[in-house]
Amino acid sequence: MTKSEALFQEAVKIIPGGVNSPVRAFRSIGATPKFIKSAKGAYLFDEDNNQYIDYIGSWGPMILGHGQKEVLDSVVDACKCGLSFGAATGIEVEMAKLVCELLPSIEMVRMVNSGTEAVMSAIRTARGFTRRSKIIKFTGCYHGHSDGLLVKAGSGVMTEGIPDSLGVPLGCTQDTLSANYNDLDSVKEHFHRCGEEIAAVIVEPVAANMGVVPPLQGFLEGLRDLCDTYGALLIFDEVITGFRLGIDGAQGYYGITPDLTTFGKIIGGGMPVGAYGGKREIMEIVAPLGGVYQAGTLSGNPIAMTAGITQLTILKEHPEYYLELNKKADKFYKKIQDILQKEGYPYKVNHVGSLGCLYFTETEVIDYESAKTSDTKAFANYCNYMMEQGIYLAPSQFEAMFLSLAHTDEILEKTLEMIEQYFCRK
Ligand code: KE4
Repeated sequence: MTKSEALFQEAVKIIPGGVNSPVRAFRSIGATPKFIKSAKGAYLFDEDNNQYIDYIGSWGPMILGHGQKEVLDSVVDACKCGLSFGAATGIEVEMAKLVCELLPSIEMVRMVNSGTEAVMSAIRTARGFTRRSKIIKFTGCYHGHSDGLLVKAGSGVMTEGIPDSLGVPLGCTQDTLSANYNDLDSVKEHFHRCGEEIAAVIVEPVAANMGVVPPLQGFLEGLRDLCDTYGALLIFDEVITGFRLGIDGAQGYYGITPDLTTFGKIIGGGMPVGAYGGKREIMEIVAPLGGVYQAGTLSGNPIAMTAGITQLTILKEHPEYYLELNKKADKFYKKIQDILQKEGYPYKVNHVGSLGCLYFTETEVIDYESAKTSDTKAFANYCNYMMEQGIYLAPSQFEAMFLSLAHTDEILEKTLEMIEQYFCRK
């Protein structure tokens, strides 16, 4: 028995599913999860000292690679001053200034501890500011696990949100309307029917929780126009895309200005950080200034702020890093598509910048329905094979691959060799 298997056997007895977040359980690929002991650069090392090229990067935060020296050193130094004070600190002001400087749409920002908390708070703020209750989300987009957003996928464009989790009362989701990603008509239907009740539209500007689905030309612009027409707020959930597609995220990449933006992952440099922010007139409704209550013991934690600020500062000071990352990612994902074509597989590769997904379907993937045509068993076989070859992919067809600056050409070449080896083995 491997150490990972032994640890998993223990873990399942005392942690639900043996993990602290469901996707880590490897259930959708029918495998035992690897228990990771350490990481460095583009590599993970599990408890059995197996080395893996990591394409998860902690689900996005590790854009500089694991154990980046300046980030680590800054955290170690910050720890010597104390871990948490529950009081205002200068470093929180520094983080807020940095976010406002990097994102023109953000005049005011509040730090929280996760993407879920950021989204939950942004939605409450939008509802408080507009005095409206309904929100529109898109089937296949994930915005964390707050009650109001756990809505049954595809629960019908015209029906009220149906809870997609036990423990979520209908009352929590009845104001959540589902629309189809990349389908403006499905959004217009809601606005035509109850536009004056809609507080906000929340969207992943690149949908990265049903694989990777880029916005079609005009989709984001159409959302912006509909929100302006009906007085609803446009919320960009940039927990994944924020500081990944570029220093100004998807809003910079696509040139669309949201009213509120949520962040997570990269903003924390690997530590638990989320944030939400936007126009001053909207954010001034947040307590203690306004009537929207939101709080957090560890919000703006000085160690987490240190890690986040160090990582963001490196990215801000090196715009060439994004050019380098996105250029090598474009090449990498195109080469995967070339391998599939050469070996006669009709599968699809979607990618935007360093985010990508290999879909085991011959259907162009533009939304949840088309994503779901993927052969998840075929994906599981591929994923398990790659794991055996030392390539650690997200253990689900409906997650993204995350490249980092630590993924050298040599590392990417090795990965492509393994992918080719998989698809040309008969
Ligand atoms: P967290 O609460 O997990 O920090 O963030 C929730 C969230 C919000 N918005 C978007 C667009 C997200 O992708 C996420 C979380 N992403 C998943 C990966 N698909 C986290 C992985 C996990 O749940 O373990």
